Amino acid sequence: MFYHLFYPLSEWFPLFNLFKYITFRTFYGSLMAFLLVYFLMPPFIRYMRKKQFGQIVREEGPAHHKAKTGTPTMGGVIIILAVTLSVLLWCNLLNPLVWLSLFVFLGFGVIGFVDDYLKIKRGRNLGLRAREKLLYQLILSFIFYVLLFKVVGFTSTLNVPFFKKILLDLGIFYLFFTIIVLLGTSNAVNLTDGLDGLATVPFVVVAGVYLVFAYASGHYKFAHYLFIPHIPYAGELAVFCGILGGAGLGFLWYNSYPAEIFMGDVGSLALGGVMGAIAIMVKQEFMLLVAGAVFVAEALSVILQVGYFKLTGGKRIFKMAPLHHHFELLGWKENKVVVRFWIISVLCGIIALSTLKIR
Ligand code: 57M
Repeated sequence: MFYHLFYPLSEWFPLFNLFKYITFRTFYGSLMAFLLVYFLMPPFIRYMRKKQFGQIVREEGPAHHKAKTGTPTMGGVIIILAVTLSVLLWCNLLNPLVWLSLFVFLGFGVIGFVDDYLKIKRGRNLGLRAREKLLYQLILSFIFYVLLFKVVGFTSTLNVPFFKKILLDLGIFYLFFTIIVLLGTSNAVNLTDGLDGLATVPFVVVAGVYLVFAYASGHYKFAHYLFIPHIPYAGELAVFCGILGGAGLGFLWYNSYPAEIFMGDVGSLALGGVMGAIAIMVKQEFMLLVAGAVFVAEALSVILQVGYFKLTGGKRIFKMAPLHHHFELLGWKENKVVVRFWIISVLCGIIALSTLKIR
């Protein structure tokens, strides 16, 4: 909105020329998203406490998790509000990738909202059935694929990191690849969000990494210099990523240990889904495995644990999945697990960015 309102006036007010720059709008969009979450979260927490919309803690969990019963949840609603408003104000609204990102962000958020709402209304951990959630995520991923590849006209080539000359053309198989990326990222963030602040910082790290990837991909000279695919509209996704990161930091203010609020599935699915969509739109899907290594490890630990559990009739690889619970049962305090996972995610973010120079 601001871009369309103020930039045309730069002829009379030269200062408004700033609204042309992606960097300027990224900084201030991020700051606005942070401030919106910072100021809107306390009244939301009070409202959720008044309505007694608190978290129902699963039985299987480590004993000390029972103390978290009743912690307000669905903080993701405020994250979604803050991001959506900041995107509408600070992004170039003629950019199709911005609308596609918002579509995935809100679509996955609605699935999570319904799941959280049902759990609260039923007073037990009985939200949407797993296969229902997966079906709705599949439908959204298919629509995203059709819009991106058939409407916006994306190519089905896959960019392989480190090998600048290799571009795999997946053809129709890119549809399945898109579904795997979107379902994988949204559910990985969902599984990771199991300790205070645990999912928040790795998400902010990934948002920061993709801010750089989006900016570089959208800039012809940078893309050419770094041997990465030049994607004309991608630069605007840097603003979107900055806003996501700002909102994530605003949420961390209240979600850090001891958490005053959980993000809920409404937050984890929305954040994970949009992260996967942006990775596809800037053609840096594989980098998710590096920048989002914490999410990958958490999801893998569940897949291995459940698979081994079924194969061996009840044996476990980890003391408990996801991975963060395994370390808790090893005797690490919650905040120790969280901060160490944060450190690893920051290191993985640095490694992901370093690959821009290794080609
Ligand atoms: C998503 N949700 C948290 C909160 C958050 C197949 C199986 C691995 C699935 C998995 C599962 O159901 N995961 C659901 C994780 C839950 O957090 C809520 O959910 C939202 C995110 N989706 O926003 O609203 C609990 O996590 C804790 N929490 C915090 N601080 C936060 O900032 O402390 C969350 C956010 C909250 C709170 O206690 O209640 C969750 O963990 O359910 N199941 C599991 O993860 C369970 N693992 C398990 O069953 N392992 C078995 C299987 C794999 C064979 C095994 O290893 O033997 C664990 N779930 C819980 N505790 N609650 C067991 C330990």
